Amino acid sequence: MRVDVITIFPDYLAPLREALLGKAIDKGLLDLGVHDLRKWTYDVHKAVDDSPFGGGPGMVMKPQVWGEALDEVCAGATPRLIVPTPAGRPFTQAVAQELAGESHLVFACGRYEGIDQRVIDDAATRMPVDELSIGDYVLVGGEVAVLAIVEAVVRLLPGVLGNPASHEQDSFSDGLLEGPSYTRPVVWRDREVPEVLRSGNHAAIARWRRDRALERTFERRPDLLEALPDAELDKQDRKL
Ligand code: 6GU
Repeated sequence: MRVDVITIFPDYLAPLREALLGKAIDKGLLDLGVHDLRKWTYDVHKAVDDSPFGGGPGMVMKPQVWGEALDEVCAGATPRLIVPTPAGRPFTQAVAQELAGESHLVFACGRYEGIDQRVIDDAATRMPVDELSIGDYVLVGGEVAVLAIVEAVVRLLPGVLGNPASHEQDSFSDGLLEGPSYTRPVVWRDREVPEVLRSGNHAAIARWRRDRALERTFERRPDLLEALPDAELDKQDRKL
């Protein structure tokens, strides 16, 4: 997968070359380009923003600079353009799975009060565009959201995780939060690992894990249980 990120703070994206993502780059599974938006400025001050029409606080990122940047980064390709913004559609595991099926993603990081809307509307005539939010809180810019989105997407690419089964058991992939996990020692500070997990009874272990997942989801994210299709609940689940 090819990923391009356009930002006024390229150093902010340095973590994309660390750990799991760095390994994906080394293995040739991820081809990453980070671009400084100021490369496409045309005045001595390298201005990327201007005051908003209609007034109000903050600054808006200039369309000319973004237009040139996207023309160059997207030249000869039809990538999917992702614009991180608190005003976007929610980024979820389902969206991560969808993006993992793409061959080329371009991220446009806004700062200030965002990017002139015409940049997004113009790009949308040539390529698929998603404005995405990573949660109901406000960040200073899109860079941290890009770190989160790229990490969530790239770990789903075949060959990136050591054990391909590990994301099939993720929280959310069955619509529930994952329950607790334990390792040795069996007793630590007077706390014992649940006996069933040491029983070797795989059916009982699966049932116990399912019950803990349901319990935790009920406590912490009742909205996820409400959204779960009825077919996702088995006969045993319904008794809880
Ligand atoms: Cl994607 N960007 C910004 N600036 N703030 C956010 C966000 C994105 N998602 C939640 N808050």
